[in-house]
Amino acid sequence: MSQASSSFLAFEPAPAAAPRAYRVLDAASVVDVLAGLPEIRARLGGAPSAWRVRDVADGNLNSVFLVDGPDGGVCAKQSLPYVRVAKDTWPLDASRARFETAYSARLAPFVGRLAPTLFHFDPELLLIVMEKLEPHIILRKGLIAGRRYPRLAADVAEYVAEASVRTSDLAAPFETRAADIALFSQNLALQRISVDLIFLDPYTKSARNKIAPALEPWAATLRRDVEIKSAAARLRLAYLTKTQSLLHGDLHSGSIMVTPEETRVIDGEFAWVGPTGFDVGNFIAHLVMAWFAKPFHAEGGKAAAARAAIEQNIVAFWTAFRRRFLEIAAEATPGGDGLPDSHFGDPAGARRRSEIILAYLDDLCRDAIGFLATKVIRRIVGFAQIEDFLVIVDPDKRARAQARALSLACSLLVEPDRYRDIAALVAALPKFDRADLDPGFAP
Ligand code: SR1
Ligand code: MG
Repeated sequence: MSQASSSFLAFEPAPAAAPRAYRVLDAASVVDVLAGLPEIRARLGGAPSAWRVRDVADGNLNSVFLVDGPDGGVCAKQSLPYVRVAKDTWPLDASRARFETAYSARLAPFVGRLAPTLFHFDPELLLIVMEKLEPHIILRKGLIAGRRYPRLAADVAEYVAEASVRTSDLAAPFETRAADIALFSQNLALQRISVDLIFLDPYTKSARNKIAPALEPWAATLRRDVEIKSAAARLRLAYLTKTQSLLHGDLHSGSIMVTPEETRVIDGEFAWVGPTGFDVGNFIAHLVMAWFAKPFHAEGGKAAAARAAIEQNIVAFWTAFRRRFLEIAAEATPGGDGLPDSHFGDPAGARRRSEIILAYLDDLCRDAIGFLATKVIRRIVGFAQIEDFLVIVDPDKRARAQARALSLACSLLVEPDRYRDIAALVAALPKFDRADLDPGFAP
């Protein structure tokens, strides 16, 4: 089934709550549901009783099952009416699967095989059935293991550049942009999570924060320092008001599956029309955190080599993203309603159009540095922490790695002019390796 032909792709407003036929599925009931879908049944083959089901939920929010039959496999992902990792205390509107489905459909024509193919969406069960990615693994796990992914930087750059230009006023008519904004601005439950967990909790006393005792001085600094808090507030405002393009909204190393030859971006449930630099900064933030954690995962030459590979990925991603952004914007004819070709008919006009696009790109890259910083901070003192640091068993070593990353993040927030290009950011990383547990380190 081609994604474009299926009816589940219609951009319809989401109901405020899960429909009444909704029920939480388990390994047995997910098989019953899949058995009732002729296309999925044919894809898996054999009798449903012989299908193998594995519960592989790994993220914070959803159920995920891998189902294998004699002829093939699928991945079934269901939105739960609560936060999976805080089931008894954190109810959550389950309609996010609608937005993930719509996001995938919107980007499929542009990103192709850089995302999994969706086979089916059940709007009542809020169940997405999609391509099972194998032998792909979650990028975060590969980075922790020190594996190399030669395609990663170029593939993620291609994905983000395509999404960033094609859904922006540089390429899309304003009617399409208005439809995107109308649809994805309803993704409210997950935006409440992003707005609070990324931009607010780390700078306040929140019961959701998880602060290691050794990092209490850092948490106090984040709550007190007016420059840091102002920078975070400006970024929060940009997130809420700068409707540049359709964002993935959660583009961290747990939302990317890889082999050395292939890259797939998954999990677009946080989709939102917002500042383009948000996804760019998020991806780099997770590479930066992997860099700071690395000496505590591997030793000596292995850590140094893995760090060098991460640095190369950061530079290659940034460079390829900028290049592809400009190429796609130049290719996008007749252009969106922001900078239509017709407005720039002669050669001088075409040059001026390129200059305006370059300025737009520079602005989004500045935003990306700020969002990068907020992403690092929220993963260290906030609710949703990351395995890169959590696998460091010794709490003192873990806190040291985290404090170094926090030192860089705060410098990015309050001294952004020191990081005008990616070379400056990468050159700064080793300087922050000298940071101590206490805030106040000046490289
Ligand atoms: C309630 S935990 C929410 C976090 O998990 C997701 O992966 C997102 O990163 C989100 O911020
Ligand atoms: Mg996710």
